Amino acid sequence: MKNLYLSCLGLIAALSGHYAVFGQTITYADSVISFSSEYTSTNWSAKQVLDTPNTYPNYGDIPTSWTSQNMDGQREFLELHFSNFLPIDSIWVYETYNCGFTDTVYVKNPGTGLWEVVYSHPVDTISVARILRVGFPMTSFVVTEVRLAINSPDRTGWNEIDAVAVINSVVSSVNNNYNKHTFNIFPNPAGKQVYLDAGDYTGSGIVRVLDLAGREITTAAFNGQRIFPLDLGMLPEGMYFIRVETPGRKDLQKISVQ
Ligand SMILES: [Ca+2]
Repeated sequence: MKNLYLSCLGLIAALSGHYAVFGQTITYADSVISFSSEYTSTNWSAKQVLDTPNTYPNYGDIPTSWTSQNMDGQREFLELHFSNFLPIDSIWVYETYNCGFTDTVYVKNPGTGLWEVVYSHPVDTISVARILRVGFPMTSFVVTEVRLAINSPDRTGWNEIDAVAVINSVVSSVNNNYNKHTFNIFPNPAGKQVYLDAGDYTGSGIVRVLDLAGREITTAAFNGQRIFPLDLGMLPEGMYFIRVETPGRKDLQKISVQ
């Protein structure tokens, strides 16, 4: 009966399109895994795509962006790492010179180890700096690796990239550091019954159980108890977020229900 109840809830959520919207999390690339070529190891190097944009919205042949060793000599690629803890539904590519060259975007599925295509598009000729915003259904896994395939031969001239970001447009990054919780859930991995230790949360508040796409599945209220039970018997196995909110304070952590 509990499973049926959950199925109905999920169906209602899907039909109504109602999502628990908390904002978005934007994570810029923090290291280069691999690349086809770079102009030098400093100016226009692959490392120039890391961190927040520092060329965009400027357009031109600017050394704080990546470009390839040869102008139009071969197809190029960049593989980038993100310290990201969420599934994603968007990738932003900041193109800053002779734009429109990113023709395929992949995410690494950590379960299979394979690159999965999330965007494929013929070359465009765009002569202003642009953010290529690639949107797709929320991944079923956390994305930490992205591959950009660049059609340099078909987009004449130096093709330059300033920055790349992965985005979860549903869950806000109140606390992306899962080692520093101010509340605790045990056991984790969780069975059907878990306990929430409210830690240094005081007073009354609400606990929200969300799926990885940020959809609210159930809520529970608490009133100052330090430790209280949370019934997860209705949840299929998988990863979930537990969010604790009191006036002026909120925190998120991930649990595995088995
Ligand atoms: Ca080119």
